[in-house]
Amino acid sequence: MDGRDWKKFLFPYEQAVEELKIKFKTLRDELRNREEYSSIEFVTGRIKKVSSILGKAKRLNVPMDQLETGIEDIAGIRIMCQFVEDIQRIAEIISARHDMKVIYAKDYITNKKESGYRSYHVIVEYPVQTLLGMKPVLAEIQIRTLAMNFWATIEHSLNYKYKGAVLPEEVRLRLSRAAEAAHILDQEMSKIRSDIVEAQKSFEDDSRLVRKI
Ligand code: 0O2
Repeated sequence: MDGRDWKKFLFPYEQAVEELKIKFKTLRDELRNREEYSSIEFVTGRIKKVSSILGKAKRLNVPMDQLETGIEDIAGIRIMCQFVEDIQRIAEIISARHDMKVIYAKDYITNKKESGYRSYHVIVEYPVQTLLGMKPVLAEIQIRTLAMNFWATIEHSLNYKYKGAVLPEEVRLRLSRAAEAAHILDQEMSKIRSDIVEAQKSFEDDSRLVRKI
């Protein structure tokens, strides 16, 4: 490992993750209070491991003095939603906020990754207040459904267990099929929800009609 003081380097990222976790958990509660349903199911956050930062810097050819701009997911937030439609809503809420600035988004839902991975990533610049003044840091916010998260969590841990080696083709194919099964599950859940909403609407219309008569 190089002579960098990693603790000092990572401190503003840790601060950003802690603050962003609180902000999105507060947003979840606010949505629950105001709308009785929250598009956010739960929120997690993590700091990228030093070994992963170094591995990614090497893979992307990022010089060691440009890690702050070259690696965008040192601070990572994950927002889990029940339905695919909730993801766009949360992305719009993030865009409208004044405490973070959206740099760009990666839509791995419309364009799934080769592995089968689906998720919506928003790269934001978030200002942390430090003793030395304001420091803007980049953070990656991953927005996904529970089904997408289920698949990604297990796939990540299987890859990790394989110690970075490429998984055999047959296993990758089965994982990709499992990702499609998760996608079909998401579509069916959305359909069930919209059918229920429709049924409720027509029930309300009918009872209004009965009251009028
Ligand atoms: P960790 O442990 O969270 O640090 P590239 O990989 O070159 O396409 P890039 O920029 O690395 O591009 O990808 P991006 O969009 O920033 O996504 C990085 C993160 O997204 C990953 O972090 C994962 O959290 C998630 N991710 C992306 N692809 C996959 C995938 O195929 N499977 C799973 N399970 N997660 C994925 P790290 O660095 O992997 O991990």
